[in-house]
Amino acid sequence: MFVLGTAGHVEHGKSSLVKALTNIDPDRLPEEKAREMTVDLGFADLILPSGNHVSIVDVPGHEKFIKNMLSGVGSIDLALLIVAADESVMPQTIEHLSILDTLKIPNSIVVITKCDLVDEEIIAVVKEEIIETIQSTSIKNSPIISVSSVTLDGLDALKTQIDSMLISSEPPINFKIPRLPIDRCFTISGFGTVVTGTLIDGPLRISQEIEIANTGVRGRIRGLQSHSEKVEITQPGVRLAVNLSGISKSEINRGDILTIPNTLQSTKIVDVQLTISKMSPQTIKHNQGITFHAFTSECNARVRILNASNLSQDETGACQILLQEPLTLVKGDSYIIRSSEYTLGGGIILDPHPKRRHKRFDDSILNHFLSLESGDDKDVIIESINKVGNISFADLCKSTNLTNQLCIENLTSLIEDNSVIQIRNTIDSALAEEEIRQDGIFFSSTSWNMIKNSCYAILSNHHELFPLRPGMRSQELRNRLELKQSTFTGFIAKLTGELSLLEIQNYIKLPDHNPVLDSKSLETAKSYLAELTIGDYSPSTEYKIENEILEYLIFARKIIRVSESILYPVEILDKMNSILINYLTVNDTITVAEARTLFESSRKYMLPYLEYLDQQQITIRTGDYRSLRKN
Ligand SMILES: Nc1nc2c(ncn2[C@@H]2O[C@H](COP(=O)(O)OP(=O)(O)OP(=O)(O)O)[C@@H](O)[C@H]2O)c(=O)[nH]1
Ligand SMILES: [Mg+2]
Repeated sequence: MFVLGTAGHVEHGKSSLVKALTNIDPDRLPEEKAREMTVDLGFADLILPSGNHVSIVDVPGHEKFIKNMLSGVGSIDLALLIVAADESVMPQTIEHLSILDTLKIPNSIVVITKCDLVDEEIIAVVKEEIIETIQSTSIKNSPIISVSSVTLDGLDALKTQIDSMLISSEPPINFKIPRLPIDRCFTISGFGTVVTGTLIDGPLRISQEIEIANTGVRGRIRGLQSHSEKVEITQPGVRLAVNLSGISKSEINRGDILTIPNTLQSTKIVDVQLTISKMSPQTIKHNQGITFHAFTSECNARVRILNASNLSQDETGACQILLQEPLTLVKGDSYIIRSSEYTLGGGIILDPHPKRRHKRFDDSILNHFLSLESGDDKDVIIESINKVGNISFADLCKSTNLTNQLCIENLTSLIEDNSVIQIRNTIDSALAEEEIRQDGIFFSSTSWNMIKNSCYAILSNHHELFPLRPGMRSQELRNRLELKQSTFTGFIAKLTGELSLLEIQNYIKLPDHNPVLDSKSLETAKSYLAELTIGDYSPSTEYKIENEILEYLIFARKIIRVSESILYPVEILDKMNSILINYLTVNDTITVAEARTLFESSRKYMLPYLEYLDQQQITIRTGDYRSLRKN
């Protein structure tokens, strides 16, 4: 699943192109329709020739709405930089290009629109200008495609190009903490609060508890929709509408991040690598005030340059950014900085939680920045785990390219500070520490929390749906969590070991789940038991009760299921067993006909009863005769 974003100068035909491609008008606000100009983000869905879906985010071109533009391009996979054939490259083309360049958007296509208005010669000139403009940027190798949204010329070629670029793109990693930078929040009557955004990093699922980072407000996911379809779980990289319970619209703003509780911390100071754009009209000075933009959020901030007194165009520096408001950021996030008029540059977050304000021009600090940029062995281990969620020791050595010894040393220290969680592949306790590591399956703290939270959400949903069941069958839980058997066994062993989960007879449950019959169900259960008891050795098979109550009684061993339709109260079955054992001690064998006489019952009951005894290993069958099993 990928997201495509438009970019380009005002009125160059971005929204018209989206409409021509998808039949959806992304300009949804009355103000936009009246002014024929995009003011805020617009959204549409496109089905490509391959059948793949992409979501489209359409941004405004007018410089007045640049903040809205910035909140739309933060998490796109492919940019369409739009240039109108009758105007060619204009100031907002340059500014948007500078933003795409700084954010290092992985794929882009330059689209020349309005080709119906000019002749071939002009298109060739516009193409030349575009090539010259993009040549020093990260999108210099982008294909350039000419189209008209009026005659529809070139649209098929554009779709094919989008398709081929996205098919060869890497799907996003999905074992980090899910983050949904919110770009819209509204209420739908009958449903309540809905937020939309592009999901990054990890999956979200229905009934999961969520938190709005920064404010700590919590709620639960009631529904998820992607491409106008309901889904139970979504992978990252998709446009998503999330229906929330327990949170009102007034508690959420654009720029907030929806995530899972107790995972992300907000920050007001970040260590960054900052590059001033080649297209920036200004250099920046130490301590300069700027606005800081990351995903859908923005705030005023100040830049401390640690290795220089100022940074000019195309220069990169080690900086600290002091944010005026707390934002939730993660290592590796991209950001943009702007003056009140221009985009100045941006870069990558190296450390979202530095301990303090750093001294300037200090060699040890600058070396620390260099190691943050390149990443040490521990970072490499965490990255490798996060790519797959959990990993065996052998696979970890392979994917990190580290020796066994280095892997063991780093893992031991990562486990000590809870950055890595190990579960055991086997339950052999007589191992040395080194052997224990080699026997391990490793999670990062984030992938561990993810899977643990998914497990809790699945169970709590199951308990809510089936309050009388003892829990979820362990194999069903394993399938839902999509874990290998050995990983699942270790995972459950660890959680049951710390009493976060309980396992009873192949059922897994949360510790506070205790099935009890309410007074009405209790009445039903009592009359049912009474009815079965009246039948003595031939209990009624006609009298039926709700399956959930029946299963509850069976699990509670009030009733024993002898076959699909024959059920005995436990006291009666115990009595029958002792009569039968006595009989067999005296007579050695019994047939179905003899059992019929013994219990004054019919074949309908006695055949399943004797089969049940074989199955319970009380009797053994030889032809028509059954005898007691030895021992
Ligand atoms: N002839 C012709 N006109 C076009 C074409 N594409 C767009 N237009 C016209 O150009 C004008 C601007 O188009 P929009 O699609 O609103 O441009 P935009 O880039 O979305 O504008 P903003 O969102 O405000 O930046 C409208 O009047 C469109 O009808 C085209 O391919 N050919
Ligand atoms: Mg528009």
